[in-house]
Amino acid sequence: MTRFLLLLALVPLAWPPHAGAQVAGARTIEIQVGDNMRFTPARIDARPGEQLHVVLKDTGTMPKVAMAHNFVLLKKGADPKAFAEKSAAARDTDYVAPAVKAQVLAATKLVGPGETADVTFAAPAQGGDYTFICSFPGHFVVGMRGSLVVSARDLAREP
Ligand SMILES: [Cu+2]
Repeated sequence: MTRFLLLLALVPLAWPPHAGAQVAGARTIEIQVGDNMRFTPARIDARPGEQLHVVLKDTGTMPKVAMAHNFVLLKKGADPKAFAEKSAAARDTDYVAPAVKAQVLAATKLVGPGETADVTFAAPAQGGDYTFICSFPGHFVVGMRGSLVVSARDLAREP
């Protein structure tokens, strides 16, 4: 009986899983961002429909108000430059403008130095290159972007 009560007491500690924890069934990809305004790595390879858990980790030191980052994955056909331009003024909605929000496949919240944010999503079913950007003002323009490369050909490499 004592052992049973002890188990019950431990359950709330383990559930729910905290943010940033491994999400069941999803592959975790950690992307570092920082004062250099780059995604490291800037390329993610995935299979169509694969569950991905992107963890964005800010290793920078500049104040968040001047240097914050997010991960915004766009639909195929979306214009990343136009998206970034329209979102640059959307401070109240974490620099994702409501007018272009429909172009987003997945996005994290903004991170500042030492912070981590994550998002879990399914890779698109259609193969191809999907652009992800940081929509904090000025970052896309200086090259803060990357690609999610979706290809079924990766299956051939699996045992
Ligand atoms: Cu950024």
